[in-house]
Amino acid sequence: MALRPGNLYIVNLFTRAPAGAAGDAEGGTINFNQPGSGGGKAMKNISVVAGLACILAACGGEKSGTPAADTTAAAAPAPAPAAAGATHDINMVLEGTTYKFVPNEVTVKVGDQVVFHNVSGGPHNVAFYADSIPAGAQAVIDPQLKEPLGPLSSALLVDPNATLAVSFAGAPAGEYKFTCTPHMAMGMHGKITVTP
Ligand SMILES: [Cu+2]
Repeated sequence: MALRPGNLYIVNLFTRAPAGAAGDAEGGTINFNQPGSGGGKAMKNISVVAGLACILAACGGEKSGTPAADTTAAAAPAPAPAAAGATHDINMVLEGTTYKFVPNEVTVKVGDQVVFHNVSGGPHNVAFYADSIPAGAQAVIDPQLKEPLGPLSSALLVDPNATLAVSFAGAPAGEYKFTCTPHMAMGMHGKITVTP
Protein backbone atom coordinates (compact mmCIF):
# COMPACT_ATOMS: atom_id res chain seq x y z
CA MET A 1 0.00 0.00 0.00
CA ALA A 2 2.51 2.59 1.16
CA LEU A 3 5.10 1.72 -1.43
CA ARG A 4 3.06 2.32 -4.50
CA PRO A 5 1.94 5.91 -3.70
CA GLY A 6 5.53 6.64 -2.76
CA ASN A 7 6.79 5.38 -6.08
CA LEU A 8 4.19 7.38 -7.90
CA TYR A 9 5.24 10.47 -6.00
CA ILE A 10 8.81 9.95 -7.04
CA VAL A 11 7.64 10.02 -10.63
CA ASN A 12 5.90 13.26 -9.80
CA LEU A 13 9.07 14.71 -8.38
CA PHE A 14 10.87 13.97 -11.59
CA THR A 15 8.12 15.62 -13.51
CA ARG A 16 8.39 18.70 -11.37
CA ALA A 17 12.15 18.72 -11.33
CA PRO A 18 12.63 21.34 -14.07
CA ALA A 19 10.06 23.71 -12.54
CA GLY A 20 11.22 23.26 -8.98
CA ALA A 21 14.81 24.13 -9.83
CA ALA A 22 15.03 25.99 -6.55
CA GLY A 23 17.18 23.30 -5.07
CA ASP A 24 17.56 20.46 -2.67
CA ALA A 25 16.14 22.41 0.23
CA GLU A 26 12.77 22.54 -1.45
CA GLY A 27 13.05 18.92 -2.21
CA GLY A 28 13.04 18.35 1.52
CA THR A 29 9.91 20.44 1.88
CA ILE A 30 8.18 18.51 -0.84
CA ASN A 31 8.99 15.34 0.94
CA PHE A 32 7.24 16.61 4.04
CA ASN A 33 4.20 17.46 1.96
CA GLN A 34 4.20 14.07 0.35
CA PRO A 35 1.80 12.31 2.72
CA GLY A 36 -0.50 15.32 2.89
CA SER A 37 -2.14 17.61 0.34
CA GLY A 38 0.71 17.11 -2.09
CA GLY A 39 -0.73 13.70 -2.79
CA GLY A 40 -3.68 15.25 -4.55
CA LYS A 41 -1.50 17.12 -6.97
CA ALA A 42 0.62 14.10 -7.46
CA MET A 43 -2.41 12.07 -8.38
CA LYS A 44 -3.54 14.65 -10.91
CA ASN A 45 -0.14 14.83 -12.54
CA ILE A 46 0.07 11.09 -12.63
CA SER A 47 -3.34 10.92 -14.18
CA VAL A 48 -2.20 13.20 -16.95
CA VAL A 49 0.91 11.15 -17.50
CA ALA A 50 -1.11 7.98 -17.44
CA GLY A 51 -3.53 9.47 -19.93
CA LEU A 52 -0.72 10.31 -22.30
CA ALA A 53 0.70 6.87 -21.85
CA CYS A 54 -2.65 5.38 -22.79
CA ILE A 55 -2.89 7.50 -25.88
CA LEU A 56 0.62 6.58 -26.91
CA ALA A 57 0.00 2.93 -26.20
CA ALA A 58 -3.24 2.93 -28.13
CA CYS A 59 -1.50 2.84 -31.50
CA GLY A 60 0.49 -0.26 -30.70
CA GLY A 61 -2.29 -1.68 -28.58
CA GLU A 62 -4.77 -1.93 -31.39
CA LYS A 63 -2.48 -4.10 -33.44
CA SER A 64 -2.11 -6.66 -30.70
CA GLY A 65 -5.76 -6.22 -29.75
CA THR A 66 -7.05 -7.35 -33.11
CA PRO A 67 -5.42 -10.79 -33.07
CA ALA A 68 -6.65 -11.23 -29.52
CA ALA A 69 -10.18 -10.66 -30.71
CA ASP A 70 -9.63 -13.15 -33.50
CA THR A 71 -8.45 -15.74 -31.02
CA THR A 72 -11.59 -15.31 -28.99
CA ALA A 73 -13.72 -15.61 -32.07
CA ALA A 74 -11.91 -18.75 -33.15
CA ALA A 75 -12.24 -20.37 -29.76
CA ALA A 76 -15.94 -19.63 -29.47
CA PRO A 77 -17.25 -22.20 -31.97
CA ALA A 78 -15.44 -25.07 -30.24
CA PRO A 79 -17.61 -25.43 -27.12
CA ALA A 80 -20.77 -25.54 -29.17
CA PRO A 81 -21.78 -29.16 -29.61
CA ALA A 82 -25.37 -28.06 -29.35
CA ALA A 83 -27.17 -30.88 -31.06
CA ALA A 84 -29.65 -29.47 -33.48
CA GLY A 85 -30.07 -32.82 -35.19
CA ALA A 86 -31.44 -36.17 -34.14
CA THR A 87 -30.16 -38.21 -31.25
CA HIS A 88 -29.19 -41.86 -31.70
CA ASP A 89 -28.65 -44.14 -28.73
CA ILE A 90 -26.11 -46.91 -28.46
CA ASN A 91 -26.08 -49.12 -25.39
CA MET A 92 -22.93 -50.61 -24.00
CA VAL A 93 -23.82 -53.99 -22.61
CA LEU A 94 -22.67 -57.33 -21.41
CA GLU A 95 -24.95 -60.07 -22.73
CA GLY A 96 -23.99 -63.43 -21.28
CA THR A 97 -20.26 -63.37 -21.79
CA THR A 98 -20.32 -61.01 -24.75
CA TYR A 99 -19.50 -57.33 -24.54
CA LYS A 100 -21.16 -55.34 -27.27
CA PHE A 101 -22.48 -52.06 -28.53
CA VAL A 102 -26.20 -52.28 -29.24
CA PRO A 103 -26.75 -51.48 -31.98
CA ASN A 104 -23.19 -51.87 -33.16
CA GLU A 105 -23.85 -50.01 -36.39
CA VAL A 106 -25.83 -46.84 -36.82
CA THR A 107 -26.19 -44.35 -39.63
CA VAL A 108 -26.55 -40.71 -38.73
CA LYS A 109 -26.54 -37.41 -40.52
CA VAL A 110 -24.10 -34.57 -40.07
CA GLY A 111 -25.50 -32.57 -37.16
CA ASP A 112 -26.89 -35.58 -35.33
CA GLN A 113 -25.50 -36.84 -32.08
CA VAL A 114 -24.90 -40.30 -30.71
CA VAL A 115 -25.37 -40.96 -27.02
CA PHE A 116 -23.62 -43.98 -25.55
CA HIS A 117 -25.16 -45.51 -22.45
CA ASN A 118 -23.28 -47.57 -19.89
CA VAL A 119 -25.93 -50.26 -19.40
CA SER A 120 -24.05 -53.28 -18.11
CA GLY A 121 -20.65 -54.88 -17.90
CA GLY A 122 -18.86 -51.58 -17.53
CA PRO A 123 -16.75 -49.70 -17.31
CA HIS A 124 -16.80 -49.05 -21.01
CA ASN A 125 -15.55 -46.25 -23.19
CA VAL A 126 -15.60 -45.20 -26.81
CA ALA A 127 -12.36 -45.11 -28.74
CA PHE A 128 -12.43 -44.14 -32.40
CA TYR A 129 -9.83 -45.53 -34.75
CA ALA A 130 -7.61 -42.67 -35.87
CA ASP A 131 -6.46 -44.58 -38.93
CA SER A 132 -9.89 -45.04 -40.45
CA ILE A 133 -12.09 -42.10 -39.54
CA PRO A 134 -12.44 -39.35 -42.16
CA ALA A 135 -9.87 -36.61 -42.38
CA GLY A 136 -10.81 -33.77 -40.07
CA ALA A 137 -12.94 -35.96 -37.82
CA GLN A 138 -10.53 -35.92 -34.95
CA ALA A 139 -10.73 -32.15 -34.73
CA VAL A 140 -14.47 -32.52 -34.19
CA ILE A 141 -14.38 -35.38 -31.71
CA ASP A 142 -11.43 -34.65 -29.47
CA PRO A 143 -12.72 -31.33 -28.13
CA GLN A 144 -15.85 -33.12 -26.97
CA LEU A 145 -14.04 -35.72 -24.89
CA LYS A 146 -13.61 -34.80 -21.26
CA GLU A 147 -10.56 -36.25 -19.56
CA PRO A 148 -9.94 -38.62 -22.44
CA LEU A 149 -7.79 -41.71 -22.11
CA GLY A 150 -6.02 -40.47 -25.21
CA PRO A 151 -6.69 -38.98 -28.61
CA LEU A 152 -10.13 -40.06 -29.84
CA SER A 153 -10.50 -42.20 -26.72
CA SER A 154 -13.12 -41.17 -24.19
CA ALA A 155 -12.91 -41.47 -20.45
CA LEU A 156 -14.29 -44.64 -18.91
CA LEU A 157 -17.99 -44.69 -18.19
CA VAL A 158 -18.03 -46.17 -14.72
CA ASP A 159 -21.33 -45.21 -13.17
CA PRO A 160 -24.46 -47.14 -14.11
CA ASN A 161 -26.37 -45.34 -16.85
CA ALA A 162 -23.54 -42.90 -17.38
CA THR A 163 -23.65 -41.45 -20.83
CA LEU A 164 -21.28 -40.06 -23.41
CA ALA A 165 -22.67 -37.81 -26.11
CA VAL A 166 -20.76 -37.36 -29.34
CA SER A 167 -22.02 -34.71 -31.69
CA PHE A 168 -21.42 -34.98 -35.39
CA ALA A 169 -22.19 -31.33 -35.99
CA GLY A 170 -19.67 -30.11 -38.49
CA ALA A 171 -18.18 -33.56 -38.79
CA PRO A 172 -17.01 -34.92 -42.13
CA ALA A 173 -19.13 -37.66 -43.64
CA GLY A 174 -17.77 -41.17 -43.64
CA GLU A 175 -17.30 -44.19 -41.46
CA TYR A 176 -16.35 -43.86 -37.84
CA LYS A 177 -15.19 -47.19 -36.50
CA PHE A 178 -14.75 -47.44 -32.79
CA THR A 179 -14.12 -49.86 -30.00
CA CYS A 180 -14.27 -50.04 -26.24
CA THR A 181 -10.78 -49.95 -24.84
CA PRO A 182 -11.36 -52.34 -21.89
CA HIS A 183 -13.16 -54.84 -24.13
CA MET A 184 -11.42 -54.34 -27.45
CA ALA A 185 -9.82 -57.76 -27.25
CA MET A 186 -13.24 -59.24 -26.55
CA GLY A 187 -14.70 -57.96 -29.75
CA MET A 188 -16.59 -54.92 -28.54
CA HIS A 189 -16.63 -52.89 -31.72
CA GLY A 190 -19.00 -50.59 -33.52
CA LYS A 191 -19.35 -48.28 -36.46
CA ILE A 192 -21.13 -45.01 -37.05
CA THR A 193 -21.72 -44.00 -40.64
CA VAL A 194 -22.15 -40.28 -41.05
CA THR A 195 -23.99 -39.13 -44.15
CA PRO A 196 -24.26 -35.56 -45.45
CU1 LIG B 1 -16.66 -52.17 -22.97
